[in-house]
Amino acid sequence: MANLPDAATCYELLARMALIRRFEEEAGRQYQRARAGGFLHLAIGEEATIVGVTSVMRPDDFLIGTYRTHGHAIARGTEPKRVMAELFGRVDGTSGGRGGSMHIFDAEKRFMGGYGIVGGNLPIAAGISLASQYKGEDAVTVCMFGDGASNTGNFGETMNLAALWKLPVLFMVENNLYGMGTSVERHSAQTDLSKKAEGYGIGGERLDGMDVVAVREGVAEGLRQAREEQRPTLLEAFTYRYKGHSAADPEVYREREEVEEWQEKDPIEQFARRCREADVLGEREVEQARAAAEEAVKAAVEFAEASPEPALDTMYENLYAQTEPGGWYAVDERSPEPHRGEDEEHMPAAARELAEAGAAYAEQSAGERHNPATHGERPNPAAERDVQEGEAEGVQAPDREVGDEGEEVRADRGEGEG
Ligand SMILES: Cc1ncc(C[n+]2csc(CCOP(=O)(O)OP(=O)(O)O)c2C)c(N)n1
Ligand SMILES: [Mg+2]
Repeated sequence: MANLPDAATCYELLARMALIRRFEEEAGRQYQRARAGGFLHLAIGEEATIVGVTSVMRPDDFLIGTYRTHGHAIARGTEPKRVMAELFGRVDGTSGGRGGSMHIFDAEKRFMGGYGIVGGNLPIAAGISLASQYKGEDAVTVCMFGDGASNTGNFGETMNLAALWKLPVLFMVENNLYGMGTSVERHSAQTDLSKKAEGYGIGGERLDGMDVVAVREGVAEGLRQAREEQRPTLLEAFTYRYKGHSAADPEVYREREEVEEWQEKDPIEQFARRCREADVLGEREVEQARAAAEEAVKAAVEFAEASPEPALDTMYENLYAQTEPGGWYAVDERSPEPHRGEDEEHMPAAARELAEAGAAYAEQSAGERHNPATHGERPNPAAERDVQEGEAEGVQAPDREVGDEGEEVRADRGEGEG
């Protein structure tokens, strides 16, 4: 077993994991209460993998992830309140409220997203690391993705170029044993995912993704190889998501006992126990880490609630790259004429009316949200839709539960995908 780092580092690792856990629990709760919209994918249980990776990265290294990356951004140093505001669709969110849960992005912290397309972040990681190499910088790009993503065409294409061009990149498979409801054995012929890039000339290693220290050690070496020897690596961290694939998942593909078995190896509990037993941290410090997480998440919710929704007339901002002053142009310039959505000034009346009707609806529902009589009781329309789709496929309807403020909330079961 890898040695524990010094006390200050142990405290930081514990506090970061506790913060992410608490943030994710609260994000789930706010989603049930319809404060956060769209889809929501939680990484509860995967904190040691996330923090193990980021804790050995340099500030100038790049990180790119998937749609399950609230924790990744927080681990890189993005303020939790800005991540929460993004979930709430508010202007102070990391993407001005336009990205939502799946598209957290913070260029300043070199956290490059947040991608909804499975495997779509791999070639982008190759591009980012190619840019570093081209500019003669020694930053490494870390690309994190799921076991399911290792089956995409993007995986093979990216591994080939990364090896061929000796890119300063580190690939990390967060193997949580499932791609949605499909287990690794059912979706990948090669189940040792660390070997999956060998044919392209990229070696790998398997790590215990529930042990933050083991992840740190493996990643530190992978970063060194990428930085000093221009040698990409493929690491596989075994981890587990305690919650469903997204906030609406009936979890018919796994047994409750399996979840409980993994919960016994909880990365935060396990690490706190180890630090206490080794006398590196005391009970007081462990408690302090938990209290600090609680405080930060409470402040994040307050901040997100107070942040305004984006104004209607900013709807088309930040959608296209502005290549010349005075006009908007798509990045795809197939012809000099503006493409759909680019000339919003001259948008047909019908589209404008539609947008205004949408805004009126949003205002009305915001009014309902702020009405104490209905406060907290409105089900999340996205979750509602998922459940209906699930029911249509013969999936069991979600349970109802009573929230801690007495309101009826949606239980974390249903069907749907983001
Ligand atoms: C190209 C593509 N195909 C399918 C989907 C639908 N989809 C979303 S998440 C997911 C499962 C991916 O599993 P994995 O890569 O293991 O990541 P995890 O969700 O376990 O973190 C699928 C199939 C998608 N978003 N993109
Ligand atoms: Mg997976």
